[in-house]
Amino acid sequence: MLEKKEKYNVAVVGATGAVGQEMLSILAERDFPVGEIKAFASERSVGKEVEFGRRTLKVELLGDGAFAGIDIALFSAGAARSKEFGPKAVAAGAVVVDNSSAFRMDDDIPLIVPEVNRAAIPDHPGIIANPNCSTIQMVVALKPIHDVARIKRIVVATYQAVSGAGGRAMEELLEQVKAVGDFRFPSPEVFPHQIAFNVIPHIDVFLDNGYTKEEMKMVNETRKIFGDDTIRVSATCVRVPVFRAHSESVNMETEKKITVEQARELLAFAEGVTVYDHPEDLIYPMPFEASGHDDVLVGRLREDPSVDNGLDLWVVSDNLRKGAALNAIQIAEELIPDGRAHGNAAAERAQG
Ligand code: L14
Repeated sequence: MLEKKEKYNVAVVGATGAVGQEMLSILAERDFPVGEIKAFASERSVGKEVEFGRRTLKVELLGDGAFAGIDIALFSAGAARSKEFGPKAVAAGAVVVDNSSAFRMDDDIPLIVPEVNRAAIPDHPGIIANPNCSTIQMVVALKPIHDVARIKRIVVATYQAVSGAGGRAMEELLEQVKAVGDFRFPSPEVFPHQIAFNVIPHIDVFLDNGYTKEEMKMVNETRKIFGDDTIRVSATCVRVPVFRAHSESVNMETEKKITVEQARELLAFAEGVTVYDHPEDLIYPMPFEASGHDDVLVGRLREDPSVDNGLDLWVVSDNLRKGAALNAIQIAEELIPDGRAHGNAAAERAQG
């Protein structure tokens, strides 16, 4: 916990990126007690302007002296930047909330989704890691079920939006959609194949075991966040031509039997979850509904009759908000006295 202050000096690293911009707007929307605020990026973005509430900030170069006087540094500039500058921010006295994969699996660094394991925050050594977007939304939805019935095995397939790969990836999808309409097929630059009107079963790099790194993040991070190395997870991560919000088909086997009605009841009261499950009225979670929303949407609840204690869910969440920027700011709110109550109240006002 940081000492109680009226306001905290905040740095956003990677401020011109898709997640960095979202961080700035969520800080403003949730009324985070911001004193001074600094927007950092690499050379090519220096001098650009970014919005913070009604203010415009000049982007500054991320350099060695950047963190003097900063209380909280939110990193969203990739693992290499986090490895280089994260420790420098800590040395300057800041607490770092890092959205990259750089420190997630380090034993001494807490990997936090507040709804699931906020109790692990106090042990941090100056850096707290924000999990992978696909992992975050899955564990928020599974936590209440795991608490009651203990999940033994998860099989998940993701349908991931292009914004996870950044602003350039969103432009590439839009360019390709327009080009295909003109019967042109420009060669892809961000993705390994054309993403418009296609799906690509490949996110991040392939590993020796045949899985991708993105898929293994879901395996390892889920175990760390639940604090249970015995949970078995198999993931298939797929890129789909959606701009914003990841969807997931989640199948699980639990130790204790849990009915669909019990699961629905648990999820209805779970922190950070909204149940969208009236298929007869065409109500189920979709990326359009989830975009811009804070909660993880859960629907298509059904019993899996192919095993003894099986349950299926469909989980959708805004990858730039809960999957990245919002979760990081919720962690920052946990670090300051009364931060959680303050942030939630402000968010409710903002979202109506
Ligand atoms: O945070 O969608 O580990 O390409 C890196 C790849 C987030 C998603 C992470 C993507 C991911 C991203």
